[in-house]
This record gives sequence, C-alpha cells and structure tokens, in this order.
Amino acid sequence: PFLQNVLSNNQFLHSTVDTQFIDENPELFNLKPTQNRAQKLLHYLGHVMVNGPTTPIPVKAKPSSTDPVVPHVTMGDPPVGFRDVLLRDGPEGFAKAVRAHQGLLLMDTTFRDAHQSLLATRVRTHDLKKISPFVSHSFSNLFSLENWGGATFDVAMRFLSECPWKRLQELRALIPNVPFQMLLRGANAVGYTNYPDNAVFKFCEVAKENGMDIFRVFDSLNYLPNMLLGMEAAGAAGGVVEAAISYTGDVSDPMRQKYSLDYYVNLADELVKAGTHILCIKDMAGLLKPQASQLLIGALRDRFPDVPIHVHTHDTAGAGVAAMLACAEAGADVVDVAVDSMAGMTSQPSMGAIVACAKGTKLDTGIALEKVFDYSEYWEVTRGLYAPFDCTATMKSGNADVYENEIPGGQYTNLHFQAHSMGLGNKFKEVKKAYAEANKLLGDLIKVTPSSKIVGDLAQFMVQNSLTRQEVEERADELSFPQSVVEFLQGHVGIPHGGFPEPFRSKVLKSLPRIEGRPGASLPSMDFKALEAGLREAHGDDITPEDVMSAAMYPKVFQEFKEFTGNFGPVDCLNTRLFLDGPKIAEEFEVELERGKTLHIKALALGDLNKNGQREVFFELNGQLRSVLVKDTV
Ligand code: 3PY
Ligand code: ZN
Repeated sequence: PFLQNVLSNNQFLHSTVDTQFIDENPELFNLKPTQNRAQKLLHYLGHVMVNGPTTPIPVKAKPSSTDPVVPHVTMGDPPVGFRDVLLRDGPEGFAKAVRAHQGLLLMDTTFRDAHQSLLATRVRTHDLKKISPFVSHSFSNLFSLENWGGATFDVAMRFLSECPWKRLQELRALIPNVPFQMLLRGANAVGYTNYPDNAVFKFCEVAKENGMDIFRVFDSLNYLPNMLLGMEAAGAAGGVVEAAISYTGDVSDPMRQKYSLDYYVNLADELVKAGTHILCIKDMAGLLKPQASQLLIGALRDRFPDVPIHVHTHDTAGAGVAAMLACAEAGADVVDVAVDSMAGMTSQPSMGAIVACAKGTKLDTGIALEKVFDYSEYWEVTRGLYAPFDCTATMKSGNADVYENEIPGGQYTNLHFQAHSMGLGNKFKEVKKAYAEANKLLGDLIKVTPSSKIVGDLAQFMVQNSLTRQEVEERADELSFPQSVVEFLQGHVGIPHGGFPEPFRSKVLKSLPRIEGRPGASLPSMDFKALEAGLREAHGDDITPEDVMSAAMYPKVFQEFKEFTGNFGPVDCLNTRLFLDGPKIAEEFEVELERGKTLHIKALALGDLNKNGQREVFFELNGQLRSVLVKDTV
C-alpha cells in the first residue's frame, strides 16, 4: 500500500484525527525519501520563524531590511583578463606577463579575506554570485580575485550550510576572465592540522579542476618543508604557485633581529629555487610599515628581478594604504585590497584609496574609480545583511597596538568579539598583552593560522589563571597547558625558526613523544576509495569527488552539513535575510532552486503551541496551501 506521510495524508491534513492516529501510523513521519526540496525549504523557513536562525549569531543586530541593488552590467562577453593569459600561456607565461605589466596590479580580497576579517567569514554564495557579472565586466584587469580557501571552506559547510565547491563552480561560470586565487595553508590545506600528503595533493587537484587558478601557499611557522609540500601539490595540479612568506617583526627596527631582512631574503631564495611562479609577502597582521616595505620589497626586487612580487597586508593600524604604496614604489607587482566598504580596520586597505592615489602616476592601476564606487555601494548595502556578524557592532576603529601584539587581522577581530561578548570588553587590552607575552614564551613565533591560535590559547590560559610570563616559565612542569600548546611543542605543526624554546619545551613535555621533521611525512596516506564508499553508504549515491574532499578535510562538519541539507534542503538558494531571519507573516518571495525552477512562497501564519511542543507554520507554495510542524525549542 502507498504509505502516506504527514504531507500527503488527507485525514491528517484535514485534522480529522487525534494523536492516537499519529501513534498508530508511524509512516506519517516517514519524511526523508518523499520530501522534496520545496517542502524541505518550507521546513527550514518554518524552523527559523519558530526558533530563530540555525547558525550561531554573535551579535543582537538584525539583518538590514534594505536590499542591495546590483549595478548595471553591459550585455555580452566580459573583456579579456589575466585568466585568458593564464589559459593561453600557462603559469610561467602568466608570471612573465604580470612582471612585464606596466602599472600596479591589484588582487581583490572582498570575496574572502575581507569578510573573513570583518564579518566572521559569513558572506554567502548567494551575495557573491549577484555581483560576480559586474566584477567580471568592470574589473577585468585585476591580477586576481581571492574568493576561496582560508576559513571559507570550513565556514561554508559549518555555518552557512552550503557546499564550498559549488561556490567555486558557480563563481567560475560567472567570472571566466579574472584569475581566481585561494589561500592554502600549506600542509594544513584548508584545515587547522596537518593532513597526509596525498590529501593535500588531491585537494589541489580537485580545486584546480573546479576552476581555481592561483594557490597562495603559506605555512604558519614559515617551515620550509611544509611550504614545499603545499607548493608541490599546487604545482602538480597545474596551478599557479604563489609561495607566501608570512611576515612578522619589523625589518626596519635594528633591535628586532630574529626576523631580519636576511631571514626573509634567505627564505625567498629557497622558494624561488623551488620554482615558485610568484613570491608573496603575507603580512597577516599588518605590521609592514612603509619604511620596512621599502627595505624588504626593495631587497627582494633587486635579488629576483624576474619574479613577480605580491604583497598582502591588513589595515589594523591604519597604515595599509601607505604601506602598499611604498611596496609598489619599491617594486611590488601586485598588492591586495578590498573594496572600500569592506576595507579598513582588520581587513585589507581600501581599493578606492589605492586606485585614486596611483591614478596618473607610473603605478596607475587602470581601474575606473566610478566602478569602484558602484562596487562599494553594493557591498555597503550587502554588508548590512550581515549585521549579526559585523565586527563594527563592538569594534569602532583599528588600533596601532597591533605593532606590539602582532595579532593577525582575523584573529584580532575574533578575540575582540570574544572579549566583548563575554562582557569583558575592558579586558581586551589585557588579552592583547597576554598574547604578546605568550608569543615570547613560545620563542617569538610567526603567528598565523594555526600557530596564531596556539599563541591565543596560551594567552587565554594565562588570563584565566592570572599567570605572568615568569610564573608560566617557572611552573611549566606542573601546569596543565592547553592541548594545542602541548602539541605544538611536540612538533605537530612543524619546527619554528630558531627552534623550540628551551627549557620551556622540555619542562612541558617531560617524556611525551616528539615528532622529528615534517609532521605530515609520518602520517599514513588517506584511502579515498574507502572514504568514498563510507560516504555512499551514509548519504546515498550522489557523492561527488568534491564531497570526498570535503569529508577528507572536515569529516564531522561534512556529515552534519549533509544531514542538515537532507532535512532542510538547498538553503543556499534563499536570500540572506530569509536564511538568517526567515520571512515575516504575509511576506511573499521567490526562491530560485535552479535556472527555470522558481518557487513562489508566501508565509501565512504561525500556529499556537500544541501539546507536543510544536507549532504548525502555514505557507502558500506556488498557490497551494502547505504547512509544516516545527518543534518550538525557544
Ligand atoms: C587563514 O589562514 O585563513 C588566513 O587568513 C591566514 O592569514
Ligand atoms: Zn590576510
């Protein structure tokens, strides 16, 4: 007999039954196999209307009610861009063309680092896609668009319930002419720990197949063997290899010798020897002052006249525009910017400011300021939709104290958020001081994901336990340190420049095992076939090679993501306000599931709480009455 669930059982739908009927007909809740995408989305919307957002919301602010307007895009194909050069001439030819280019080139970080730094990485594919044709048509002369990697991979699945690979595919289809760039954490790929070598190789291969072009590869300790592994993986995939030296300290300060000019130039030597197509200075905390820029970029320019140099920074202290112009003057080919309304503070320096300052000089970017203004307006309004995640809820300015604490942009925002949301806003200064002390305890590290988290964990431990640096040093053999700190000292992340701090390391580790050399080298290869078979068993046969890589990077997050979309459908199709806040009663809206398949939905009413603690939520879906039962958990 045809089993009828709550969506199709007439008696149930017309409420001619009592709860015994429910008990006697368990098939009523046989929802999974028969529920279609539309019904799942209604279920999601009902859930949000009853219980609020499914994603954790750090700030009380609501998404703004103003809809972003997409600026006009001319019809036809977008102009030729550097991606056409890359496709035609390959990575080497591309690097030559970049080096030969007159004027300053820009990478736009708006789609990745800018929102990772300001909006807790929460920008959704929906809003990226809307502005993509405009980017393709108006910014065809960008060096690249950074739109993937770093924290976005994890956050897409974990908090946005969307597939990071689908984001890449969809953006690629909309922007064929501008190279795409991603941030690859070397042997940590897009995660926080070392993966087996074959996982890093496979990840790059699949990323390249899905449209990624340029792989910025870094290691959180500048540990060369980890960097080389990431570079090999990106290169073997056919990508443009951009080896990135993470910058810390101050090369213009003669008192700070651990990370001296020689240190950076020697490391650059190794990376160029290893065949990097592009050399990057990755100033993740925004410490590169104009004078240091001249010294460092000047030295690299002299030594490697043929290698394109790309500089990344954050504007935390407010000196980002000055520093990037100094880098360009000293011979950098490319600098990183974010569109004005997504720039500044812990994000990148402003695109409009740099375009305007370079205009009419030998550094002219060739970018039209009016286009920047249109782009900025789109993002200003779109940013309002992400008010629940916006760091400006509590952070009002940048701060030059970053030169002392050296906290990377994204982490600076996170720590600020944490301190303020715990009601410890006036303790942020103490957290930052502790961070600087923790860094000294660990031997003055390069600090970027994941080494920055290790320093942050130690700092928090010190604040929570009211410990000074001296006390930690003296009592190192009796304190129970955060696991990340212990693992770092064991060698799980790699070997820091200058070695591990002694006697601190020995006191903490005692007889715990230590890893010699590159951590990934001792990890067994990942069995992708077995992984895929397990995923098929758990989630059905529509598992793709991309899904296998998602599960390889984040097994638990991927599983939860599949379960979520299994219940709630393709929530990535909803606009951001609906996704975060649900519809208002009587609101009518459209949801495009795919091209040519659009749902017309109207939210009708929210029922009273029933004796099972549920509410019925009523909708009109394509003209038909539908309802969903949602457990009220508030
Ligand atoms: C990341 O690893 O996500 C970073 O942005 C590091 O700067
Ligand atoms: Zn960054």
